[in-house]
Amino acid sequence: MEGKTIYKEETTVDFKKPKMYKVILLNDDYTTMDFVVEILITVFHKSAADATRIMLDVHQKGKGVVGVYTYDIARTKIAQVEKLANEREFPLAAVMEPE
Ligand code: TYC
Repeated sequence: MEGKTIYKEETTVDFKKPKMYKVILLNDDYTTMDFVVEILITVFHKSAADATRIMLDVHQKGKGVVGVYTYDIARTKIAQVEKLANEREFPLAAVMEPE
C-alpha cells in the first residue's frame, strides 16, 4: 500500500470492579421504630418484613449494615436519611465504610 502507513491500535479496557461501600444504620434512643422501618422501605427498598427485621437488629446491636453500594449511591442514601430524619426531628443517622 504505497504512501500509506497502517497503525495497529490497542485499546485497554478497565474491567476493575468499582469500590463498594457499606451503609451502616446507627441506633439511637429517640427515633421511633416505625420511622426506621419507613426509611428502610423507602430509601433502601426493603420489604416490610426485611425492614422490621433489620430495624430490630440495629435496635439490639447498636448498628447494622443496610446495604452495599458504590460511593455516590451510598452518599446519596445517607443524605436522604439525614434529610428525612431532620424533617421529623429524629436523630437517626447512617454512616458508610469501605467494604
Ligand atoms: N432504639 C429506637 C427505639 O427504641 C429504635 C431504633 C432502631 C432507632 C434502629 C434507630 O437505627 C435505629 N425507639
